[in-house]
Amino acid sequence: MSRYVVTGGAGFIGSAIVRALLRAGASEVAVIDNLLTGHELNLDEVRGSIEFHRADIRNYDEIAGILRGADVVFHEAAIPSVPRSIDEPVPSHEININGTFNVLLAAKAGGVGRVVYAASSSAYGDTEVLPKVEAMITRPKSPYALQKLVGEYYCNIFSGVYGLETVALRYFNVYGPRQDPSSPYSGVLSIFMKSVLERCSPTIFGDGEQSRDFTYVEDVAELNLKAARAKNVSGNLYNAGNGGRITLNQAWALVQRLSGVEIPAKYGPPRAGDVHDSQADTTRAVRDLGHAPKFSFEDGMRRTLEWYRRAAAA
Ligand code: UD2
Repeated sequence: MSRYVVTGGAGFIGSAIVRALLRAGASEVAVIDNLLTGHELNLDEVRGSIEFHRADIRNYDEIAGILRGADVVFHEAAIPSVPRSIDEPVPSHEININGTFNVLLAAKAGGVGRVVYAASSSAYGDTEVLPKVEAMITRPKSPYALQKLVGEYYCNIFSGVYGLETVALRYFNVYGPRQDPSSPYSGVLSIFMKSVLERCSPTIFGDGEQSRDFTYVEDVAELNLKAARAKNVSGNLYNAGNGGRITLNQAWALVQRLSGVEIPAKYGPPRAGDVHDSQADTTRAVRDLGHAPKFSFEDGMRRTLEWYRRAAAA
């Protein structure tokens, strides 16, 4: 019987991994979350099937015992957001770098089988060529991008130096049900969903021609499970994206079409630290991990909109 730990398991992506594990038959799933950006509500329907620990990855002693003996730790706990890391660099640094270091130390000390780490596509920065391939030189443009990149390097070092198995997945703009739209730092598609439900204009930073490889959360959760099982991948890094590229203007047009609500977006100045274009080359993840994203952007957005509508009506 395998024991799984999901740090940040009450978050949007972490809770999707928890549900995917349970669907795959896992019987022992523990969640670590300090509820800073996560919500217990995200675990409502699975609460009876998991262990929940309100604990903070900045505190080694709080988490070491929970990680001990786990077969796989999915490390999702983080303060996401490029602009938040610019406005509040200290907590973002402490959680994303020091917290990750603690998780790796505790995993090593506790004999954990493998750590699957939530890395970020922001590490690439602006590359001359698209799609972005893992072998490219990284050019982080924000504290957040650098912090997530440091975590990757630490995973690689713990694998090479201490023999702890690690796999890093560079997430490409994950979206879907349960993404919290309530903060100015929220993911843009969750903000678009909230805008149509409340019938108010979103603000697009820049001219809206920047593009992202938006990736549906269920596809990312499945890839995590595959990364947990794959053989001979320790120390490796993989793009976790779809391989497509959608501009913000296209995304806003789609949200309006799917919802039947027409509102012009407002436009504001471009955001500091913003990457202009992002698109994953998924060759390596497909080859080594069997990555097989199932959701087209339109399918994923349809499901996401349905979820936000139901949540608003509840
Ligand atoms: C970065 C990473 C992503 C993930 C995420 C976590 C890149 C390319 N992607 O996402 O993989 O790690 O950080 O937070 O670095 N925007 C608006 N209006 C809004 C909000 C955002 O126009 O109200 C724009 C924003 O300027 C950007 C795009 O939408 O051009 C996406 O922003 P985001 O905050 O959803 O995600 P991003 O790309 O910073």
